[in-house]
Amino acid sequence: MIVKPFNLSEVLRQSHLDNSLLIIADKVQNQERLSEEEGVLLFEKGELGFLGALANYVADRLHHGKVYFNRNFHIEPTNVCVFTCNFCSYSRQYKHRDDGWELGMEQMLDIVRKYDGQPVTEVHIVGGVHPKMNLEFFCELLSKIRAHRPGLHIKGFTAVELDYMIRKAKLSLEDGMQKLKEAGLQSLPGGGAEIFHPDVRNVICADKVDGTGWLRIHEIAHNLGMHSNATMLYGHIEKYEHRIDHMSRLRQLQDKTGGFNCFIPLKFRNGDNDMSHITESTIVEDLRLYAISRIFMDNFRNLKAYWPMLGRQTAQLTLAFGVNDLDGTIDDTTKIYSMAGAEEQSPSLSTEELCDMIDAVGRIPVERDTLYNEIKVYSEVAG
Ligand code: V47
Ligand code: SF4
Repeated sequence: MIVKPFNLSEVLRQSHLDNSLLIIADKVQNQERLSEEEGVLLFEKGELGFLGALANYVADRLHHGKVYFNRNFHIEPTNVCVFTCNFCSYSRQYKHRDDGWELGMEQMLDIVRKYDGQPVTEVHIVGGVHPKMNLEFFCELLSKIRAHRPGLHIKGFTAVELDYMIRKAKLSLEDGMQKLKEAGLQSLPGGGAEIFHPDVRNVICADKVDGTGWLRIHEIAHNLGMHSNATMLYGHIEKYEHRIDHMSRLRQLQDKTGGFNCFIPLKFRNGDNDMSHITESTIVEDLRLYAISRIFMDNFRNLKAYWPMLGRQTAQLTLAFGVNDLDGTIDDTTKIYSMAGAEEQSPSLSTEELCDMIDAVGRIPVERDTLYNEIKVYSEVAG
């Protein structure tokens, strides 16, 4: 069954909506861009059903009921980190490195070899910022992975890791990124973005690259022909205005380069970190945020719910709030969320389970590669 966009005007005529929301709904239907003020207004006044209807409308217009996943695995080189983000449950300072892990070259290549003969299409490499793992080391890792398995797409290193390793190598960001690209780096994950606005960033992660620096690294990557993802860490001390400011800056860069593949809201988890006193956002607030992201970020085709962090049930629910991608890690290869208290302590989903999750909400599961080329469309759901 193909999910058809419903007649939005008809539904809205029957509702008793605030006039400002009706104006926004009209703009969405006419594919007009929302202002930042209208974005904030959606957070302030948009109730769940209204936002879901609008977000679904946009997602169906773009994807006609298709929901994507990919087959990837993660390498987390280390959790030793020079930075001290207050929300991080995962990192260990260098002086306490004995409590953490530091993988050597061969250990990381062994992880790659473990997937020999398996139909994975992507390796995702993200970790802490280790003072001794430098640009040369990671270029060697990239070229060895590429030599071993040339068809595997290498998505690696947040802008935070890149900023540190390139500065330490005393190269310009352009030259450093070029070097990594030549070694085999093909795209960038979206981590490290957190909240760009300095009023929040200076409280939650003051010592790493700032918002402008994060955006600059992604712009350089896009100019070199690489694609990247963008995240936003939400549900802590930020206000609605900070969320919209963050999304707006991403929207502007996307207008300029078109290089972002997807937007991934990351829900703050409060387990065992310096912000544990903050209550986590409710599921309703999570769903509202996904829906508003879909409505506001009109030049991002893909909105991803990262199920290892959200839990598979909430991730499934997001499919009715504008989400069209469930990532799809198929093995227990990431620790970043389990250490922060996420439901999925040992994240693992088979392709069949992932397809069932998508199928159960009347959507069409589609396996994709990193750049959202379709690899396999699974049969349409019954009824
Ligand atoms: O930047 C850290 C987040 C990010 C917590 O591009 C936390 O496909 C919630 O980059 N609660 C790194 N979030 C992860 C990342 C990523 C993840 C999934 C998909 C992709 C992609 C990229 O993890 C960090 C930070 O925002 N994070 N601690 C926490 N307590
Ligand atoms: Fe380090 Fe990343 Fe954790 Fe910040 S979020 S402390 S940069 S591992």
